Amino acid sequence: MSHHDAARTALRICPLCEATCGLTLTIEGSRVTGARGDRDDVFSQGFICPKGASFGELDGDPDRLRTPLVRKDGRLQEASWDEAFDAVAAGLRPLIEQYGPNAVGVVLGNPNVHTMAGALYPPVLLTTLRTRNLFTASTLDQMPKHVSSGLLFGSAVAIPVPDLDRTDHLLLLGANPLESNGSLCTAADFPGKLKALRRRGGKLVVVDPRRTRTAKLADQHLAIRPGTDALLLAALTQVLFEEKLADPGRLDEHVDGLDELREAIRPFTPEAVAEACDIPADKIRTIARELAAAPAAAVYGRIGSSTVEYGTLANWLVDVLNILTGNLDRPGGALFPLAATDRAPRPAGPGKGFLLGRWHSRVSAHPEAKGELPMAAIAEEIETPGEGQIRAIISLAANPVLSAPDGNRLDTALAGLDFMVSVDPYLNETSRRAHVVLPPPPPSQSAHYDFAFTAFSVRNQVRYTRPAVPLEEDRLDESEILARLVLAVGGMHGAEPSAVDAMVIDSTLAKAVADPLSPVHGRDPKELAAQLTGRTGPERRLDLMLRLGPYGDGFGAQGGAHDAAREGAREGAREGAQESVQGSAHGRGTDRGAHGLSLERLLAHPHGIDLGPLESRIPQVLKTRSGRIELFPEPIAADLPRLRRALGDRAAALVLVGRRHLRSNNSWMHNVPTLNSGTNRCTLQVHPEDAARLGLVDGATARVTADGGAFDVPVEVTDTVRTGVVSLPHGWGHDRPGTRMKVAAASPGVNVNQLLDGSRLDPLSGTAVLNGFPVEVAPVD
Ligand SMILES: Nc1nc2c(c(=O)[nH]1)N[C@H]1C(S)=C(S)[C@@H](COP(=O)(O)OP(=O)(O)OC[C@H]3O[C@@H](n4cnc5c(=O)[nH]c(N)nc54)[C@H](O)[C@@H]3O)O[C@H]1N2
Ligand SMILES: Nc1nc2c(c(=O)[nH]1)N[C@H]1C(S)=C(S)[C@@H](COP(=O)(O)OP(=O)(O)OC[C@H]3O[C@@H](n4cnc5c(=O)[nH]c(N)nc54)[C@H](O)[C@@H]3O)O[C@H]1N2
Ligand code: SF4
Ligand SMILES: [Mo]
Repeated sequence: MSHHDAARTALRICPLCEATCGLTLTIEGSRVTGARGDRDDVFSQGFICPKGASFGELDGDPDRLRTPLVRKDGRLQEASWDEAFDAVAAGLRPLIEQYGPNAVGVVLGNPNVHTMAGALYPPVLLTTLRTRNLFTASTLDQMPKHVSSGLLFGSAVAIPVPDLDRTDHLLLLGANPLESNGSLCTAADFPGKLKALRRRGGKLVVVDPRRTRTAKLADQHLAIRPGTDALLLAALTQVLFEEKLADPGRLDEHVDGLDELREAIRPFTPEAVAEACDIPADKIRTIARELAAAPAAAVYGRIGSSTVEYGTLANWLVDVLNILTGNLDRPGGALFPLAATDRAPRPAGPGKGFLLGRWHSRVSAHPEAKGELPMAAIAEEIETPGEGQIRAIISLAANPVLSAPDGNRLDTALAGLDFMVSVDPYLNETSRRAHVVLPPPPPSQSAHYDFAFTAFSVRNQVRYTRPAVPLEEDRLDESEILARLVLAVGGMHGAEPSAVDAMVIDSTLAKAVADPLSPVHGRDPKELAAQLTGRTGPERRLDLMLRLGPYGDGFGAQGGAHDAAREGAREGAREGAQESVQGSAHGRGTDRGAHGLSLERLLAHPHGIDLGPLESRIPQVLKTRSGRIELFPEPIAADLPRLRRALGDRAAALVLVGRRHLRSNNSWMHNVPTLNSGTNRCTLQVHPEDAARLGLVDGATARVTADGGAFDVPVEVTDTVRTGVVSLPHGWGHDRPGTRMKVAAASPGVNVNQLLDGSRLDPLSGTAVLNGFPVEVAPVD
């Protein structure tokens, strides 16, 4: 550092996991030299983890790309932004014109849910392009939850979250929040909340084939056989019916299909599933009884119950149990958050419902789910000639060569594309195949708003941080990068990127003023657009969403249709906000101003605004065609016989499960020395009994073989994995040539997903089976 700039601080919401902690960054010049938890943050109240503490190193990683790269003479070379977008337009437009939009595949990775740009522009890109070849990290993750919510509640994004602060009993399956900090349950200091639950006399039951740090914290740990959660959950459901403990309570009048479910679930007795799950029948009965007896309880499942053979069934049963125990939609149970940028609630009534399989993938005829095709099927869609073949890929914040099954095959397929563009800060295993790489600035130079995670948050809250460091001169904000990409795809290359935001604002306002239930019904859209504040297009769009949203100022609307529409939907929002002022020492940002939200108002509360605890939203949240909860929907009924057949399956001798480490995040944080060290290692964990049986010793090398391939990896003998199970983390395998991640390449690890050939999927959701697949392990000498 050459300057003698005085250090200053700035607030920045952490984008590195779903906990969304508020950070206070120390900044010297344009460099972030420190990060600590913001004690005044209304949501995280000072919590921070080692990843957040490394914000500065991650932000300032010298391997981050500074300028666009364009492939010339076969080599990626530095280029200007104009050259790069010329190359994008020249690469994509002719393909779209000649072969149609399906010739372009869009791949969206996980960090899109952690950036403003990733929330605001991919939807516009997809409407502009209209390709059916959309692949996202959801089919390596939570698509089973979307499908089950779609079928049960009529909306794929209506996802109940456990009410961590108020529950008396948490049954947690296949999640390890002490390492992951939580997922589809946004809660800063998840570990602290679990401890608080136990301190107030509540009970925590953890179901995981590994004795994780979360399991160690629990009252009870069940080391289930991987892949069998759906059987366990079915048996718990069966016990509730058999022992007449099933009682939806207040929800009774909103539930359809109870009798059909009772009939269908009959064969799944605890005795019938005990052997497959490796959990004694009497234990299963006790768990069901305790769940039913708790004053308030929540069942919550994540990755280990999602990326498995019966993922959708397991995710459906999680909410079936919440419903049957009367815990769905009540305090202390599992509730639907109401985010500030959600659409303002409408009166209850029938909706459009949720359909699966409206189209199918070309090669393997996989049904679409939520408009997406399985990530595991990209390679075959690129390789297989014929009409609809993918000839170009737009990859936004995605690294499927490591995160999806059979990266070697995908890697080769990508190399054969006519054109590929990656928006990514790194030249890594996937972006190295691109013809153009467009690097976003580091997070310190980006504004932040959590569009996704405010909708999965254990408290309703809203926070926004502007860039902590001014955008460097040779950089483009990621919003501008994506807006220019939209223009290039839409044949408007060269137009002003702000045109994209203006277009979205105009069409949103046009719809709003025509909508009798909108607070701005009948008003002049131009006058409203002129009222929007914000320095940038994304800020103006955020302002628009906040003002039209459930807590918004409605552009000054007084009473009228807007208030009528939210009546009944959120009785008590005011009380909620008030209660949080009284009930919390950290209610600083809170006032009754839950109403009247706008960007301006949010900016006046730099540590955020608490909008109160979660509240009941049924029936208003239901969007099924019946307007009711469809407890036993047809696609689920059709998949249940598959689960029934599993009762007779003989368990594989050895199956593999994943794991996460606190100082890691999927595939892209291995390039920071302090994060890629110590216990964060890519080892094969093996139980001592299995090690002895297989002839493996700690520190030696084992060969792992499965459907998709084989590799050698160091062995770690530990009794934290159960017998019959080995564990490897994902996101490793940084040993391909042509990447630019020096630290990661120096300790590359192996790519666990190379063990998969992409054929194992949860059929309803198209989600890859990444946990609980059979492997063979042998010593290497
Ligand atoms: N075996 C196994 N495989 C798994 C999983 C597992 O548990 N086991 N987990 C799955 C899950 S849950 C997920 S979500 C997927 C994730 O899969 P992906 O989304 O494909 O992978 P990530 O490693 O999260 O990161 C994707 C890319 O985003 C880039 N990136 C980081 N920050 C930004 C940014 O601000 N802007 C842009 N444009 N790019 C950025 C990174 O450099 C990286 O190249 O992996 C899945 N794969
Ligand atoms: N530190 C860190 N934090 C992260 C990430 C990261 O990579 N590192 N990734 C982020 C992302 S993208 C996501 S989606 C979330 C995921 O958040 P979590 O779901 O909490 O993530 P995991 O730690 O993978 O926990 C899954 C657990 O399921 C267990 N498991 C495996 N198979 C089965 C099974 O068949 N049944 C049961 N009951 N359990 C099983 C595994 O042993 C593991 O402990 O984490 C996010 N946060
Ligand atoms: S828990 Fe997640 S959001 Fe909080 S500091 Fe750590 S990485 Fe950031
Ligand atoms: Mo994920």
